[in-house]
Amino acid sequence: MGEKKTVDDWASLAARELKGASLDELVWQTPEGIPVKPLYTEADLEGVDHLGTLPGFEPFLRGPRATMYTGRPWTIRQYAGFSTAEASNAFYRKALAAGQQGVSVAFDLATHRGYDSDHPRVLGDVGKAGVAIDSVEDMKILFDGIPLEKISVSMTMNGAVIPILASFIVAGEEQGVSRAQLSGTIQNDILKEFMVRNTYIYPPEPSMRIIADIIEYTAKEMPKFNSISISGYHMQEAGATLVQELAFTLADGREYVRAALAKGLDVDAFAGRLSFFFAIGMNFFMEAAKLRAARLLWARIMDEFEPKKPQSKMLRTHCQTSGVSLQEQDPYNNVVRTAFEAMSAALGGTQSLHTNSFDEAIALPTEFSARIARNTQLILQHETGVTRVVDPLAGSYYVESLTNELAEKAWELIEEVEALGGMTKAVNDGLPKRLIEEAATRKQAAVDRGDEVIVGVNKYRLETEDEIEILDIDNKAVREAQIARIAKTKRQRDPQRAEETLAALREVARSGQGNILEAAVEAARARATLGEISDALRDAFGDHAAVPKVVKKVYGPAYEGEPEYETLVDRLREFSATLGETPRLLVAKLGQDGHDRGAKIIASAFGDIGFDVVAGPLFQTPEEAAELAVKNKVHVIGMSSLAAGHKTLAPQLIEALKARGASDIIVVVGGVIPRQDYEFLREAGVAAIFGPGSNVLDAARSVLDLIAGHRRN
Ligand code: SCD
Repeated sequence: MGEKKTVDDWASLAARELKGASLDELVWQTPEGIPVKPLYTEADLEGVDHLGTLPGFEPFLRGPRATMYTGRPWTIRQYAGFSTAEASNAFYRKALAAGQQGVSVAFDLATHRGYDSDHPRVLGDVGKAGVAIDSVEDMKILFDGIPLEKISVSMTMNGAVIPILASFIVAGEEQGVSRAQLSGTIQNDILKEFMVRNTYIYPPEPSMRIIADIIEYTAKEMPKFNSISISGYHMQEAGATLVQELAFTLADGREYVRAALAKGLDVDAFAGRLSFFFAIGMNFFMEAAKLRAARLLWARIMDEFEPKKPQSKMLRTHCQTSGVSLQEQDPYNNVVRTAFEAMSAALGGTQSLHTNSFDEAIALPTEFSARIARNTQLILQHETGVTRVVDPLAGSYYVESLTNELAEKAWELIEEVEALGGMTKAVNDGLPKRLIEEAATRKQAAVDRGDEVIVGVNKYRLETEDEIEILDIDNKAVREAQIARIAKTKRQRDPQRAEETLAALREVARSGQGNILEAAVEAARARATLGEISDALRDAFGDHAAVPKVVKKVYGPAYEGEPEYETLVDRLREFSATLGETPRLLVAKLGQDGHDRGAKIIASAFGDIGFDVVAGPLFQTPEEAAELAVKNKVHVIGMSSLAAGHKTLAPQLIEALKARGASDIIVVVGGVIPRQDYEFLREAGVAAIFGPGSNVLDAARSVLDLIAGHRRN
């Protein structure tokens, strides 16, 4: 064995191996600002005071349960939903028979935003990115044959959380399962909607009341139900660093605890049923460390509320492998990415997990891709041995040190939010959103420049791509079926009872007296629809409209001095001189699709390059976008579509331009557009399509070419 070597011995050996290059060059500066060194040793654990704790005990860093997966593995809970309640129900039943252990419902965007399927604003959205639910009747079909006293159900719902939870309660009741027996989770996390996900309906203040009312109701009536899923997932999807994801999520959690306490609830009556949700991206060890740090920090935050029960300080979480890490190019690589991410979630100690299907960068999963995704978890649980030992990464110099650094950095940010007066205020001021958008734009520049390698996208790209089979939903048929069922439900109900219960709900909302969910359960039972219940609350609370803001000077500076970038900037400047004005681009978001990371990055980067950019508001109809384009005399509309509405909405936009005599405005479409749809869109008049993995500089060059070509014709 020889004499014991020191770190200095290692450094001189390393220097020799590096043949003169500096060891510092091996340090990886992560987007979190954490320098990851090539070697970690015992010395890195000096001063780390979380070491030596045990799972099942405070601060739960090593896991909320003493036995963790050795006693019970995490729940395989695949997030799914599409088309009608019938189609989704059939999908769930098959998945449960094939090894899935819990249900997780994805609703369509019309439902998210509180519109019935017959509403004119949701033409492109019904049944597309999730299942369409309009009333208890749909909810009953959704869970037909699924025993709700046994299977736990998670529902990703935030905006229209009241009618959805109310309908679920009534559907359970009518299946013979009392509300006290229902187990599951409702997402119910509105703060992150204002920050990144955008499926809000009402302004922040009444939205916070809704959350507090739900926590109150479930604490009293539904002891097995998790009242909220405080989510960082969507922050990472929107481009947040892991420190931002961690900090803002926990700060959100603290805000919800305060809102519930303000209702007069005892902390131990509800804290044990708060749950969390994180993304797991490709930074393998850091993601596992993030979950450990999250549990540590949550116990610290909860300490200040002085709970008596240990469960009240216990962070339990669901995780989902990263959607943005999936690529359209060479899509089977996504199976590999997802498997690593799933392993990292397991090593971090998640309670429940969704693994993405490899085709999710392009469309909804098919039965085939969903099977591979589910089997990824089954193989992890049954074949790899990861469930045999609790917190197997504990004691790793690197992971423990990372856990500590993430916790420290996140805590600083949490304190910054506190200094602003808490998360609701910080969200109102726009700090988290701005920081996340800056991080997203920085990341895009790193990918465009090739500093961050994505296999099959900016390196090792295939010459030709095979087409894969994808699932397409005929949303016209879904919409018609839904409209028929709404009509039938309304025909068969007692109209007076429906009216009365809606009026009572409106009054509870307006007066601030009583529990909103309790009143909504009565309305749902009387077969008031999701749209009607949402409208009753809209009457009392109004709608929230966000003002689009775009970050500046992040993309450009990341590129400054690069010939490729400078050439484009010069070309644009020269072209503007000939044109007599700066080329103007409207970035448009149509329908109920609130995924705006891509749109924001485009607006920001194009602005830095020198385009005159108009950032359109969310949720426009094609007519409204055409109107805005004409008013601003834009040359190009860049329509961003991530929720599969493009085949309905792009042709409507082009028609709306025509109707305004503005056919000379060029329409390009970007986002999640399957190649199978390119021809359809081109025939409809779309001039260019920028699918996932598009390089922003390339896109800017193409748009400039299009405008120049247009001028010549
Ligand atoms: C667990 N149990 C054990 C044990 N481990 N008992 C003995 N020994 C052990 N080792 C017990 C638990 O205490 C619990 O019982 C029961 O087993 C279930 O375990 P759990 O750990 O609570 O697991 P689960 O029921 O699955 O709940 C997990 C969460 C829950 C707490 C995290 O909130 C959840 O399921 N969340 C899922 C959220 C989700 O699906 N979100 C999708 C979001 P008791 O309950 O009796 O204690 C999708 C999304 O937003 C996508 C993006 C987008 O749309 O924009």
